[in-house]
Parts: sequence; C-alpha cells; structure tokens
Amino acid sequence: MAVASAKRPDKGKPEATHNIEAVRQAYYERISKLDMAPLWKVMSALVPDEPVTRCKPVIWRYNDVKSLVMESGSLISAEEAKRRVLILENPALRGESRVTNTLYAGIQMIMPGEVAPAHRHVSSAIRFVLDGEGAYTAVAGEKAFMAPGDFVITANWAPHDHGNPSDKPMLWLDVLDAPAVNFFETSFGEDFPSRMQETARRDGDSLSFYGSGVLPDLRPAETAAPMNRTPVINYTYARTRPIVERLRQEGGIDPRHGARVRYANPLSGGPVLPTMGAYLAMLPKNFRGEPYRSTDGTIFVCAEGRGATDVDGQVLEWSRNDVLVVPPWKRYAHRAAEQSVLFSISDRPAQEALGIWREGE
Ligand code: 1HN
Repeated sequence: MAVASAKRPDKGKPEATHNIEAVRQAYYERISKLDMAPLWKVMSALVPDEPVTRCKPVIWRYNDVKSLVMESGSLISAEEAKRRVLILENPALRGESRVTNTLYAGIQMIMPGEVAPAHRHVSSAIRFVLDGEGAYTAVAGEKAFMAPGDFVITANWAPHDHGNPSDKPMLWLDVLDAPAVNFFETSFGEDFPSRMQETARRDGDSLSFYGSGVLPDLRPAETAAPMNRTPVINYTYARTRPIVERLRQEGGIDPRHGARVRYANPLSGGPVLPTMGAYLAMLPKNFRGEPYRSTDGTIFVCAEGRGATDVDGQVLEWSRNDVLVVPPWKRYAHRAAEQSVLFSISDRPAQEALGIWREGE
C-alpha cells in the first residue's frame, strides 16, 4: 500500500493521494466484513448540532375520524378485536404504529354492552375521553367511570378491561409509551382468563382516597415509599376544568401555554407516569401564544373551543376533539379564536429522568 510521505502541506490532512477515495473504500469494505464502520462517516448524524426528528406535524380532525371509527363498530366487536382501535400513525412513520418516535396513539370505541377483555402489559397507557358517558375502565380491580375530558391512567403491568353499560358509544384517545418500551426491547404482556376483573375496590376510590388532600393512613405500602406512578386512575374533567378556569380568571396565563396545570402524582408531586406526562390548558379568547419549543414531541387534543397552532410555519387549525402532533424541537405557537381548552401529553418525564429534556423559544 502507498504510504503518505512525511511532508504535510495541510495541517491535519494526510497528503492527497490521487486514489485516496478508492483506498478508503477498500478499507471500509474490509472492516465492514468484521462488522466495523468508520465513525468519521457518521459522526454528525450520531451527534447532530440540534435535535433531528423523523416525525411530521399532523392533525386528525374529529369530523373525519369519528365516522370512520363508528364504522369499525359494524366490522368487528370489541371482544374479537380485544381493543377496537384505529391507530393514528404519523405520516412519516407509516407502518410503525407511532404518532411520535416514542409514543403510540389511537382512537378506541366501545359500544353499549361491549367488554374489552382484561389484560396487562409493561407499556403504560393514558386515555383522554372524547365522546360518550358512563363507560368505564377497570384498573387493578377498580372501575373508573368516564366522561368527556377525563384523563385516565393505566400504569405499567396494571390489569385493565373496559366496559360500556351506558346506551351510547364511548370514544377516547389512547396514548401508550409502547414505542419507547419496545426501543428498550422490554415488552411483556398477558391476557387474563376471565373477561372482566373481580371488583376489589369501590368505584372511584382511587380519586377520593388520593386526590382529596389527605392520604389513607392504612395503606402504608402505597404511601410510605411513593410509587413512580400515580395511584389516581381518573383525573376527571369535572374537577380539573374549574381549576384552569380560575387560573385564567386570576391571570395565571403563561404567554406560551395559556392557563395551564400539570397532572401530578399526589404522593410525590411528580408526573403521573415515569414515561409520560400531561397538562390541561385554557387559552382565553383571542389568545396569541408566544413561540415555544421543547425536545418532547407533544400530542395535543382540543377539548373545547377553536383555534390554530403554527408548527414551524405550518398552520394546523383545530376544533373540539381534533388531535394534533408537534414534533420534537419544532417551534410552535398556539392561537385561540374562542376560549379553548387543550389537553397535551408527551414523554417529557422520561426525558427529564434521563437528563436530556430541553426547552427554548
Ligand atoms: C391497550 O391495551 C389498549 O387497554 C389500547 O385499551 C390500545 C395499543 C397497543 C397495545 C395495547 C387498552 C393499545 C393497548
């Protein structure tokens, strides 16, 4: 092989060999056979100057979604499907069951009289209720009856089934951390032999025991060492909405996010789940939010009102029950044509736990 002479006209650069590219290529091929690769070819992709995302800004309008989800009711039962859900796939990640790189989202429907059978898995789920009233999700033996705007948690490995004893279909948004769990290749899951769990607690107990400013002294296992997930199953809209309304009236309005509260684990003050966190924000009529960006790709649901979010120059106009996605580190700004309420969920707690979360203007 030709050896470069000791003369180095360009500091740091090996002297140009007329066939250096061919020599390098041959070298890359030789190391490749031993499963090695040159870092210098990929370093800037591995450590870019700022976050790079595959994910695109996108909106699903409830007008389109609802009728298509309703149609699935005549194609398959909740029991046969196990979960009758239309997955919301980011258009840049088709076929991957992801709405962002780390999160799964879908719209689930449960018809009157149906049961979605009991199972559990390592992935945690949250539900944000869109339509219907009086269906429940049963988590670890406790039924949480749901209404629009409710935010319901099914934590890692908690047994859960859904039922609808009401006379109306119920639709909700599911968000799971499954892509993140699968990134770590740590997913377990199992079905239960019985369709529905035995009831072990009174309906709604978790909210009254843990969401009332007191903590039950007789459940030391749960209160002594705060769990890394909330003991509350359903954060009801009936309780949370008046708080953001008061915040708005009091002028507690963040110039980027509006009058916003964070859903918290009442035992620790931390996020509801180690992998996902959520907020509820009221935007006053004619709100024009300042631009903001953060490294957590975020899913927003419009719970009330009408407005638009500018994401990196793309305007996504939303109204009630529309679901939109802001990719990581894309600058966005909300504006509201009427008083509006936005629910949002992201993987921010996971990023914060790892020390990799950042925000900016
Ligand atoms: C799941 O268990 C539910 O329990 C919904 O309602 C959606 C998507 C992927 C994996 C498990 C549910 C799901 C899911």
